[in-house]
Amino acid sequence: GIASVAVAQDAKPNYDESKIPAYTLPNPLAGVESAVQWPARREQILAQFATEMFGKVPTDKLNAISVKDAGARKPVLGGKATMWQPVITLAGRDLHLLVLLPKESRNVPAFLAYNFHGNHTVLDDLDIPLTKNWVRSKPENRASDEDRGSAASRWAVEKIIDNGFALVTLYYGDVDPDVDDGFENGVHAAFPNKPASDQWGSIATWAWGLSRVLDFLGTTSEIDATRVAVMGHSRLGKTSLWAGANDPRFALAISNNSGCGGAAISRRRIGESVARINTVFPHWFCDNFVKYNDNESQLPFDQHMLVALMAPRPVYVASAVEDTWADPRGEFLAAKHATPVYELLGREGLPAAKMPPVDEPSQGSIGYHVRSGGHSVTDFDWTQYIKFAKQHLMENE
Ligand code: GTR
Repeated sequence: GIASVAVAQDAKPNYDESKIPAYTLPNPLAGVESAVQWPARREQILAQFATEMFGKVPTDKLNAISVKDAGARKPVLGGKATMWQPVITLAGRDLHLLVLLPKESRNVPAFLAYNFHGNHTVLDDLDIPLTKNWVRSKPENRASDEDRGSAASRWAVEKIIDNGFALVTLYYGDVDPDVDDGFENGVHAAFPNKPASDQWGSIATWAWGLSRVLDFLGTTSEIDATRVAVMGHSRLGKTSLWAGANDPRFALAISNNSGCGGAAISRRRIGESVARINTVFPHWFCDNFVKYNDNESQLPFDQHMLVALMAPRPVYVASAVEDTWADPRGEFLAAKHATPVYELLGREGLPAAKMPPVDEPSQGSIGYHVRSGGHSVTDFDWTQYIKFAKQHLMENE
């Protein structure tokens, strides 16, 4: 209720490991003795995350996508890549895709990731239109020309292309603006009722949008939709994990610094907490999630089970050592405690039993690293994701 929310806002976040309350993690393999029992247990866990945390998609009637603009193509990066900008329509919204393809691509694997401020921030190119949608931390919430290429350091475009992958990105605000607007804007406008307490918040909405983009990618000859790695940073890392959990067509999922509500164990209550995230971002999760404010022990799951929902598909969790708000150790523990599920299914899981040293990745079917520096996406991160994706999505080529 209101009172606990007020407390949460005032309370100072804990950053002290010694003050973490004693907790017991729910067992992802409860009642499971062999691999054949995992799919039923998985459905149960998935349903719990859907009803108690992210919220269910209210109907699949509005899943249909149509191609509004087939999109112009032109060579970029000195001719080694093709830039392609198709526009698809979903639930009355135009989704502007920015696709960067290795030259003469046929059935290439791809990274699919939302961007935070518009496609024009990923690559400095005047042919990329500015988004007309609500953009956060901008005057009047409008995109402007001065931001062209401003996020380029977070997108290792050239490295992705040189390694034979395509990059597909779109602005997350095309699907749903990241503002607590009572679910009136974005694709929500096409749905007659406000979400019920077990129905989607914005993260589930963004995740649903990624699946619809995957539908579209399946219609292209350039991209192999069976080899798409869904990637996201921070709130969009929470989104990529939920997208991968819900949609088994995603071949791989990557969570970059996703923190609370993503890969970090909620019961640790260190850095960002459930109460804090539900207070500051009331539109991200479904209303049922508020029940767990300062009450994490009652959660039927914890975030290691979100990671485990990817099994046996490869999943990567990455932290940054200075990003204590996202709880690097809690992110590592989620990867580690997802491992028994992978092992049951005959996969390696995470090789590292202990948190690996800074900048020393550990990669099995689960990958993990904690890199030096703070909350961001860097070339170091992309270098690991490309290596991991090559191993899992290209080794049999
Ligand atoms: C923070 C939020 C985090 C994370 C981050 C981001 O303000 O507390 O959960 O999502 O934003 O998305 O950059």
